[in-house]
Amino acid sequence: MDFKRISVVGLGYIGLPTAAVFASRGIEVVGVDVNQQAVDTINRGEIHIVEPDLDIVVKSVVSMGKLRATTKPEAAQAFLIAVPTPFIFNKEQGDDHEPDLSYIEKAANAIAPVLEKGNLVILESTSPVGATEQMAAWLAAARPDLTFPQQAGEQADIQVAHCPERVLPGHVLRELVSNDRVIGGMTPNCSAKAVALYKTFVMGECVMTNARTAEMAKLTENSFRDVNIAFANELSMICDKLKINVWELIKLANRHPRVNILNPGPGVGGHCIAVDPWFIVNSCPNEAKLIHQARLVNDFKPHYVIEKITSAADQFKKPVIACLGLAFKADIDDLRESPALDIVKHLAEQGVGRILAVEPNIQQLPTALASAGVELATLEQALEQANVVVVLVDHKQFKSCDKSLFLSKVMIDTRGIV
Ligand code: SAJ
Repeated sequence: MDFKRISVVGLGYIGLPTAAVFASRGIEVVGVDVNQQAVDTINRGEIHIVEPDLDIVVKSVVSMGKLRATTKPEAAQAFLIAVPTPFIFNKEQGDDHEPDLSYIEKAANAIAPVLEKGNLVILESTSPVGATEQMAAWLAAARPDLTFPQQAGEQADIQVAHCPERVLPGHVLRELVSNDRVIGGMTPNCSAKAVALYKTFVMGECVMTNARTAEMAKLTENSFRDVNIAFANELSMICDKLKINVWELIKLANRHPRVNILNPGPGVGGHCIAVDPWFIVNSCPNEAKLIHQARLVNDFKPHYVIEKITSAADQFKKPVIACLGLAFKADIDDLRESPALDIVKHLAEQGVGRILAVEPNIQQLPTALASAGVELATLEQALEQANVVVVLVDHKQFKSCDKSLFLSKVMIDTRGIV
């Protein structure tokens, strides 16, 4: 199938790079987003998110007229939906986290009026099992004049598939092209059409399955990582108690040919790994015991770190705490869902001492930190003034600095760089 015009709905961290890469292959791409500011920024050839090299690609495809953004969906041969799928945390229901599919529902209702016979609709957002079928049901309810795979199987007017994104923030443009892609059609015909679409730029393999397995595959990948990080985080707390250097321990254990332990840290951040396992737990609470426990271990880790910092600060009359790193992981400027940020905010709000935050990837502190009294400092300024130094993110600037500068400090190194 020859795709001349496609539409990407949701121009965020996944949708915008995906739209740009399709456009760079000569396909006309209409990007749709509810955020007028984002739409205007993209139409100027600029970007509203941070991702290496994305600005260059967007500038080029917008100037060539291959990508344009709008708030109102238009007809296209294929629609890719890349909207957020957060969870609703209801404290009254214990620690249950219910997936919030309202953005998918809104996107489905927005594109439904412009759907035409022969169109392909792909859900890219990470979703709980069954979400693609639910999206198809919303589309069918809005367009009773068309047939969908759940009623008409291979004969349907509209093809529907789930093709989860699996790119690593910071490496999105490379991974979009090189990663293998899981293609989960509601029927084999839906899968085949979706493969034809992705093959316009994907160099990895496009592996076909059904929609439910594709949904679960994505959740499984991130849960696998979460469980493995939880193992490392749990080890770090055990080693702390047993007075063993966890970093040395992991290095030694990883010399075994079939052991590969990940790195402990101050907690798990980002918008994927700390979210997706909850979708499995929510759908199978009695079965997903290990996955659930891993979430609790990783969510507990920032509290453990806060406790360590507080008791270190207690040794000083006037504690000055240098917190190295605010981002959710190394060498990015993304502070969203960052355990480092939460820890710093909590320390400042509790009045544990003077807090100097060092984050080489930002120019300005987020308002929540600035108003809590946190000061943004350079590494040199912070090390000069602090008596307690906390490593929260393993940014390259911290890894490469002269470690003798830390010698006279009380150190809490959550990333093992020292
Ligand atoms: N982390 C550790 N220790 C480790 C590895 C990571 O504490 O050994 C922490 C990081 O510091 C960070 C969090 O985990 O706070 C998540 O970072 P990450 O690099 O593991 O993953 P993300 O969230 O940037 O991207 C993940 C990726 N999934 C997997 O590697 C299985 C990516 O491929 C997905 O596309 C992305 O989630 C997504 O969008 O779902």
